Amino acid sequence: MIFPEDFVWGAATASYQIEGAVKEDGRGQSIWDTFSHAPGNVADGDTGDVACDHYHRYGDDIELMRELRLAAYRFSVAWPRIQPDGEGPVNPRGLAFYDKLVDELLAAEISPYVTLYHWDLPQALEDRGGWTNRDTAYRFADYAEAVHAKLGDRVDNWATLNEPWVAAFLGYGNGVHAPGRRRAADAMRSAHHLLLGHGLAARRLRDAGARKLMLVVNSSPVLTPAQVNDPSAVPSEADAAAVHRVHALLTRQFLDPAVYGTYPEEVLEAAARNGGTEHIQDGDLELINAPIDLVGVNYYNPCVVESGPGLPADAAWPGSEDVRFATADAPTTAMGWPIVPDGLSRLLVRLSQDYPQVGLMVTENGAAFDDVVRDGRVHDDERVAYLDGHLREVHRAIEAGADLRGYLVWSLLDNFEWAEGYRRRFGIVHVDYATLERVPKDSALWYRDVIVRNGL
Ligand code: IFM
Repeated sequence: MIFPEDFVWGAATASYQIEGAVKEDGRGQSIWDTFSHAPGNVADGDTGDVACDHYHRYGDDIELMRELRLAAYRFSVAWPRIQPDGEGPVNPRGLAFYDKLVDELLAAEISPYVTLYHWDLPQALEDRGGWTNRDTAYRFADYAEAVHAKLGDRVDNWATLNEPWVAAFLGYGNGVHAPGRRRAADAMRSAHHLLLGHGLAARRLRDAGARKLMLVVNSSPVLTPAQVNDPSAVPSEADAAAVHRVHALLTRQFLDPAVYGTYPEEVLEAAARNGGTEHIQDGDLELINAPIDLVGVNYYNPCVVESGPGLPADAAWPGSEDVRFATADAPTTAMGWPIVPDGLSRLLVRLSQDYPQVGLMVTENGAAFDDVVRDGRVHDDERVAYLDGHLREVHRAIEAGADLRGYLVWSLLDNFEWAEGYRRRFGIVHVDYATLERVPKDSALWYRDVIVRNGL
C-alpha cells in the first residue's frame, strides 16, 4: 500500500500541552493557566506549568523527529508569549523561541506547520470577554500578522485556528475546557467570533505573502448506531434528520462559512434560540470566506446519534434538541472513544465532495492507551493497530479520489491532555513526567518504517 510521492508524513503537538516554562521570557498568563490552577477542573490537579519542558528541550525533540524521519512538524504558537496581554507590542523573547524552533526544524529538513491558535488565549483578553467579545477576533488578526512577520520568510504552512468547535462549545458551552464558561449563547457567539478571527487573520497573512493557509477542524462522520458497523444501513427519517442536524452543528458550522461564506440554517436557528443572531453582522460572512488552500481534519472517532424527541439540548450542543448522543458498538481507547477506522475514509470522502475547492490534510489522528515502559521499551501494540487501521483508510480515501496531502499523527509526545491532565497518553514517544526522559514507543519505530517506505 504505497502513498502518493509527495504525501507529507509528520506529527503534531500544541504549545500549552508540551512547552511548560509558563513564566519564562515574558510569557503572559493564558486561560489554561488560570483554568488548570483552579481546583477541580483538571484530573489530578495537573497543570501545564512544566508539561514536557519542550521549551528547554526542543533541540532534543527535533533530533528525535529527525530520527523518526518526520517530514513535517505541526506545532502551535502560544499567543501569551508573543503578546502577554493579548494586544500591543510584541515580546521579542517570545518570538525568539519560535524563530529558533523553525530554524532548527529546517536544518533537520522538517517542514514547520504553524498553528496560530490552539486554545491558549491570553487571560487579559478573557477578562474583557474572551471569544464572546468581537474585538478578540481583531486582536487575533494583529497577533497572527506579527507572528507571520517574524516567521513568514521560512514557514510555508499556516493554520489559523485549531478545532474552533472545541474552543467555543467546550470552553464556553459546557465548561469542560478553559475558560470554563457554561452558556450556550456564549458558545454560539464565540464560534462566530473565532470564525471572524480566522477570516481576518487569513486575509492579513495572504496579503503578507503566506503560501498555504489552512483551517483545522475536529470533524467526525455523524452516524446512527447501525451505520457504525454497516455503512449501507438506512436510517429512519427521524434518525436521518438527527444525523443531518449534528453534521451541520459540528462540521458545516465552520467549513460552510469558511469555504462558501454561508451558515447552515440549523446553525442560524440554534443561534436564534440561544441569545440571538445580532452578533453576526453584515459583511462578516464575506470576511470569513477568505480563500484557504487546505482544510485540516482532526479525526479520532465517529459521532453517533439517533433521534430522541423532547431531550433538552446538551450544553455543548445548542441546537441539538431532539437528538440523543449514542454509543458505538466498537472497542474503545483509554479515552473511552470508539475505534472506527473506516470512519476516517467516510469522513474524508464526504469532505472532499462537499468542499472540492480545498485540499485536505489529516492534521491529527491517534489514540491514548495505558502505556507502560518495560526494560526501556513501550510495546504499544494497540496504538500500532490503531494507526495501521486508520492509515489504510487514508489510503482508501485517496483511491476514492479525496485530495489528501498528508497525515500528522497526534501526538509526537505524551502531553497535557487538557481536562484529563497527564493520565492520558497520546504520544508515539513516551514521556516520564518525573525525569522528562523520552522513550520512543514501538509505534514510533513502526511509524518511522511507514515513512521510509512511504506506505504500509
Ligand atoms: O489533545 C487534543 C488536541 O489538543 C486537539 N485534538 C484532540 C487531541 C486529543 O484529545
